[in-house]
Amino acid sequence: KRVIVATGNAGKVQEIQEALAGLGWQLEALEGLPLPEEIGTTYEENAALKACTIAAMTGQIALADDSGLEVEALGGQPGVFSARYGNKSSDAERNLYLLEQLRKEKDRRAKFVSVIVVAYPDGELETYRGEVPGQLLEGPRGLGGFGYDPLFVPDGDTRSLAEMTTAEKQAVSHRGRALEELKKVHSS
Ligand code: ITT
Repeated sequence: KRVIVATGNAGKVQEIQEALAGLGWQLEALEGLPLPEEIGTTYEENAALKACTIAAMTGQIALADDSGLEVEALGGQPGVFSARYGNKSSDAERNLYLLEQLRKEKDRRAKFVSVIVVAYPDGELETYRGEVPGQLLEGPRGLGGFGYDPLFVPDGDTRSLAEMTTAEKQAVSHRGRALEELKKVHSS
């Protein structure tokens, strides 16, 4: 089936395409369609908002991801506001801003959360969630991935997510886990 990947984030597109390659879905790009403003207060609400808007606009199935980084020492922030954190315009500036907020902070625990919603033109929704716990570094490491990946070491590993290949990141990441759940449902 044809499915529009309703995200403007190239890193997400790559991970979603790689993870779902075996499903036989024809994944299509957004092609300039505008995503709605993310006015929800949860990942579930925002992912549904993005997927439903695109499904309604196009009459096609749409898949969206809403995700974020929850930092223990910041009471779970930036969470759903991760993309806009500190009003910074690039990943590198946002990472430096986060490090600044955590200067001298001993507790480096954080987790990534991803919620994937598949929306059908008739209004039906499927929701999948994945999480990965880890620790934040004192400085960025690695050139792969996107967003906060250079700062995040998943529990059980010594490398940051930016020091991994897409396949390695996928095997441990929040988005990889959510997409695994989706694959379980759709490959039978
Ligand atoms: P779309 O809404 O167009 O999908 P976005 O980047 O605005 O793209 P979100 O609103 O879901 O997406 O924001 C999530 C932010 O959380 C994202 O911009 C990153 O800063 C961060 N993030 C999410 N998943 C990540 C990952 O796998 N690695 C690093 N950072 C991630």
